[in-house]
Amino acid sequence: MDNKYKSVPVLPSEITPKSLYLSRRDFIKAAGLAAGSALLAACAPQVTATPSASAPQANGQTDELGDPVNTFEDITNYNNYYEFTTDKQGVAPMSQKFASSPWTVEVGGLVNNPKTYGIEDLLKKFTQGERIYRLRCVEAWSMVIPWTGFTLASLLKEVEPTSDAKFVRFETVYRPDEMPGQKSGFYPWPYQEGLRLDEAMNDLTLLATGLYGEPMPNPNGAPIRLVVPWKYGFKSIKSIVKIELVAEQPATFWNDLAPDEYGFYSNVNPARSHPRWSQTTERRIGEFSRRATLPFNGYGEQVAHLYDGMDLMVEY
Ligand SMILES: Nc1nc2c(c(=O)[nH]1)N[C@H]1C(S)=C(S)[C@@H](COP(=O)(O)O)O[C@H]1N2
Ligand SMILES: [Mo]
Repeated sequence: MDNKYKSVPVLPSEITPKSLYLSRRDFIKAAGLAAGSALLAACAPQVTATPSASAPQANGQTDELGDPVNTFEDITNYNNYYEFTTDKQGVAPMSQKFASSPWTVEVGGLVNNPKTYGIEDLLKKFTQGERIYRLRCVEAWSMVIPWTGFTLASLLKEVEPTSDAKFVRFETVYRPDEMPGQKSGFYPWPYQEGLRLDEAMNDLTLLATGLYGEPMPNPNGAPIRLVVPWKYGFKSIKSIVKIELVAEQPATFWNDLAPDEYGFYSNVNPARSHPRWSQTTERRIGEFSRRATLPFNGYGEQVAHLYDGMDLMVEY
């Protein structure tokens, strides 16, 4: 077991009460102990949705609103990852053999220092920390997930966007032989996403390389994916191979498919319903009753200012 994935300091910029911080350290220790058996389980012939003794435990961790993190089993067995299948429970078994190593991420476009990073370079070079974020899917379910990773800003600072760079474009790996969903001609593969540069530089925006103190599981976008917690889940693109700084707003996968349903910004907004799903409430996976959806998924204090002067009913 490679221990460099296990020692994950809390990101320095994170504001966390000391008691929570300490319980996180205990949690990371516990996750480290569980890691050996989890690795063995990953080699077993079948993935099962049954909680097992070897699954990493949450140890009472909560987000900053006091909501408990979802179980490792829920987070890794209920997924949207259309490259494999549109069946949320099917992603885990279908992605089991996906090869997330070796892996490189090409960072280029309008930057002074374009560079192709091996995943090991990224893990070594950028301080790995833990962030507990809510993920709100546009299908009106949500989860609380303890991610590990680093801020996208730390990577962008190193490649130095030029003054012409206004947006960041992300692209998922294209491997139809390993990802059967990509054989469907209906979808505009490869999956792509985009952020405005100031959104990309916001301290909340992560490149996540793991969760629950484990390297990123395949169903969640191994080995590296974006996490933008104030936007609908589909903005958080998985298994990234390319990051490009560009001058114009880039095309995105879901906007290409159905522009009336999925805007470029896609900030979580209970006041604006999706044509097929109201966005006023959501079901937290693992709970029975619905809860109110919060503007910007509860992260308004950190990000609402990015949209000053914009009409978010129009620029959805
Ligand atoms: N490449 C890629 N990224 C993707 C998706 C996908 O189908 N392909 N699904 C998105 C959607 S709709 C959601 S809700 C989140 C789900 O992330 P999770 O499975 O880790 O919870 O991933 C997003 N990232
Ligand atoms: Mo989603």
